[in-house]
This record gives sequence, C-alpha cells and structure tokens, in this order.
Amino acid sequence: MTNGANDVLDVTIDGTVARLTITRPDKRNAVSDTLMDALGAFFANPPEDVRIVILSGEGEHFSAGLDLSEHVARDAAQTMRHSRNWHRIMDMIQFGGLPVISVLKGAVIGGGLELAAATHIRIADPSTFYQLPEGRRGIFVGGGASVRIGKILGADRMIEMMLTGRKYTAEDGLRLGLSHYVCDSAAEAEAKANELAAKVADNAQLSNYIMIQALARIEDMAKADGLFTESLCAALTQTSDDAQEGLNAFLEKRAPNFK
Ligand code: 1HE
Repeated sequence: MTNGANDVLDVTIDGTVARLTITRPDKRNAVSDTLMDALGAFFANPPEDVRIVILSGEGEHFSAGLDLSEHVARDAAQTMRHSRNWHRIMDMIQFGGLPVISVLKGAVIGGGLELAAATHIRIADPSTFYQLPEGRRGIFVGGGASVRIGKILGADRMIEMMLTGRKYTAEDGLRLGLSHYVCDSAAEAEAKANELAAKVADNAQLSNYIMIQALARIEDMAKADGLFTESLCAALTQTSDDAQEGLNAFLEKRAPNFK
C-alpha cells in the first residue's frame, strides 16, 4: 500500500514495514529542503501499524548530500536555522522510536552520510563509497556529522577524512563502522534489509523502543548516570507482559508471540 508520496520521497507501507525511497536520482538524491521536510513529516507522525523503516535511494546512489544548488542562497542566520532543522529531523530519525535500516549504495556523501548515521542498521553494497568533501566545497558539516560520524570514526579519523576529502570504500566502511553489513550485490543488500526488518519488527516493541531511546543517550552520560538509566530501562522492559511472554517462550522452546 502506498501511504503517501511526493516527488522527492516515496513512502510505501508494506504491513509493518515503511519503505522510504528518496526519488531524486537525477540529482543523485541530494538532500533538498523539500526532502528534509518530507522525512520530517514522516517521522513526526508515522502510521500506527509501522514497526520498522527501510530507507533507500532510487538510482545508483544513496545520497550526494546537501543540495548544493540551494546552499549558495543562504546567509549565516539562514544557514544556522537550516543546520538546526537538520539536527531536529536527524534526531527524529534516531530517537523517534522506530528502528530504521538504511540500504546504502554509490555515493554516501556529506549530508547523505549524516542521514545514514542517524539510522540504526546500515547495509551497503560493493558500489558504496563514503566521503566528507566539505573542505573542498569551503563549508563544514551541519547535519550532525561532528557528533554521529565523529562517534563512529573518532574525531582523529574524521578530521583526516575531512581534511583530505578521501573516499572510503564499502569494505573500509564496514571495517570502520560506517556500515554494519556489506552484501555482494544491491539485490542482496535489499534482501538483507527485508530479512532484518522482519526479524527486528518481531521483537518486543518496548525493547526496541528502549534500545533506540536509551543506548545512544547512555553513551553521552557519566558512568553512574548511565548505569542508573540502564536500571530504569531494565525495570520498564522486564516488568512488561512481553518480557513474561519472552521468558515463557524460551522455557517452552517456542518462538515468542509479542503484542
Ligand atoms: C547535485 C549534487 C548535490 C549531484 N547537490 N546537485 N555533496 C557533494 O559535494 C557531492 C557532489 N556530487 C558529486 O560528487 C557527484 O555528483 C556524485 C559522485 C555524487 C555522482 O557523480 P555523477 O558523475 O554520477 O553525477 P554528476 O554528473 O556529478 O551529477 C548529476 C546531477 O546531479 C548534476 O545535475 P545536472 O542538472 O547537471 O544534471 C549535479 O549537479 C547534480 N548533483 N550532487 C546538488 N550534492 C548540512 S551540511 C551537509 C554538507 C554536505 O552535504 S557537503 C557535500 C555535498
């Protein structure tokens, strides 16, 4: 079922899976304001039955990042607002409560890499390459890369990546944590996304929600606060009906049937 579509983002609901496809292949899926708005509108109010999202791009590239044709028209104040708006929408993707799988191919550049880094499971195919070419464009990252990609790579490696504009390959990305999987082909990457979507959507919903909400935040906390927060999360999940079902299913040697 197609739930809604516009000319930059196709949204198709397939049971509990929402398939979001960026549909600007002629512009290498560059992230325009309209595309950001469309992503924000979906994650602000996802359909009730959706349990997981698969995000991909039409054509040969996941995303070439910030739409540079729009960038030139902004002054400092507008650029600040633009960056803060990207932060808001990337946070909605990361912390909205729905697991998001991104299927990567071709260019995953600049804002495209920022978008991918806001997703929870990243699956690449061999054509995938990663780049932060902001230095060559005379700009800086603004969609959360300093925090999210810095955390994946470490500031040291991210500085070198930005200064030199180097490209990391799909295999490099796997080694560095930019993706979690590299499949042998685009078709296999799609299949892997579908397989993992079915598996993750089948988890207890509260467990998924708490994983998404808590773990990245705990990473930012002092140790004592992190451990306390972990106990609160354990108290919430382990006293749920689904926890009882999960334990019963294990003891009865059957698959759990979560609500
Ligand atoms: C674009 C964009 C874009 C392509 N904004 N229009 N991002 C970049 O610096 C990456 C810039 N793009 C590229 O390096 C290349 O386009 C690709 C390696 C991704 C693909 O190369 P190719 O040879 O397949 O395509 P192309 O011929 O370069 O581009 C095809 C069309 O897409 C062309 O438009 P046309 O009207 O001339 O056909 C390009 O202008 C257009 N296009 N990429 C706008 N990015 C919040 S801060 C985030 C900061 C950043 O993201 S900086 C990184 C920006």
